[in-house]
This record gives sequence, structure tokens and C-alpha cells, in this order.
Amino acid sequence: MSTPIAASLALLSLLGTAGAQAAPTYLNGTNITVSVGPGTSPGSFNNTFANGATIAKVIDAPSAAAEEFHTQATHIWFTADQAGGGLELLFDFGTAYDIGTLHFWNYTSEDYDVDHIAFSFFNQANALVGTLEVTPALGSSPGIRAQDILLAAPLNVRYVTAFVSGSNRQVDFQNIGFTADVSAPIPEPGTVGLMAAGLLGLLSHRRWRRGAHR
Ligand SMILES: [Ca+2]
Ligand SMILES: [Ca+2]
Repeated sequence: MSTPIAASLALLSLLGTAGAQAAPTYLNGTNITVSVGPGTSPGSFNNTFANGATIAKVIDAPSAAAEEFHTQATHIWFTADQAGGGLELLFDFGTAYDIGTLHFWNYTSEDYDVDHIAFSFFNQANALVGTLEVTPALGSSPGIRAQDILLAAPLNVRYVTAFVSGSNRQVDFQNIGFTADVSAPIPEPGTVGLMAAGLLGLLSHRRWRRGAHR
């Protein structure tokens, strides 16, 4: 007899918690993947790449606040053959996230640091949902900490492409990271109203039927 009321209470409880945010997640090698994209220009990874086996060095920071030192084990160095060339990185988050902060650990001097990053953001269906051009700062020295770039959008991002380049063809950096919340579709106010109206309709219909059977 109380089933419709229980259902409506459960719905209200669900709506009440839908807007609550869990703590943001730092995305790194434990929960996302990275690979070298086909848009990478002709060039050389010098001595830091091992034919792609070590590209995960760009997502190995344990947290957004992590400090890294510039060693063969921690960074990627790419040299494009021609001006304008660069390294394309493809990130897969595995599920959709709303990105809150972008983190970039750059090299510490102009001779080799990254001067430009062109980001493209794609949703679960691989549709483009945003782009961003970044001119990153030099990395701190000697311990390299991330430059944090706050983003209000894009939302619902699963795939990210980053084209990383240097004005002198040199690309050297430690990590790219993202702080993000798992995307949670929240019902539109109109939808909530319709759902509530539907429940009320169900309740009154039950009452009407019970009354009719008396
Ligand atoms: Ca690293
Ligand atoms: Ca530079």
C-alpha cells in the first residue's frame, strides 16, 4: 500500500544527492592511458622514449602537487625535424570527466622547454567538445612542480589530444595531468518536475482506483 510513497521518497532522496560532488580525482597512470598519436611530426625522441615503452612517464606523477626531478626516468624529450613540428599525445580517461584543473610540469629552461600546447577535448562518442591553447610557464628549479591552469569547461570529456611543441623544435617536459570529477548527468529542472508530476499522478490514480472499488 505504501509502495508509491516509498518510491517517491526514494526519488527525492536521489534528487537530493545528485548535485553532491565527490572529491575530484587526479588522473594519472593508475586510471587513464596515454599514447603517441599519428599526428606526431617526423623527429627524434633522443634517448628518453624506448620506442614508446616509456611514454607513461608523462602521466606518472602521483598527485597534482608532486615534485619531480629531471632524470632519464621521469621526462620525455622530443626534437622535431622541422619548425612547427611537435609531439601528439592521445589520452583516454576510460569514462567521462568534467575537467577542473590542467597541470603541466615543464622543463626548466628555454633551450628545451615546451612553448605551446594545443588541446582538443572529446566526449564518450568522440565528438569534439572543446579546444584550448596553452603557453606554459617554465618549470620550477631544481624540483619541478606543476603549473596549474583552472578550467571551467569542458565537461563530459573522455578523450584528449595534446599537440606539444617548442619554438626551437625542442619538446622536453615531465608530466601532463588533469584534476577532474566523474561526469554525472543531473536531471534538468523540467525533467525533475515531470518526474514529480508523474509520481503524483500515479499516487492520485491509485487513490482513485481504490476509491472506485469501494
Ligand atoms: Ca614524469
Ligand atoms: Ca623553448
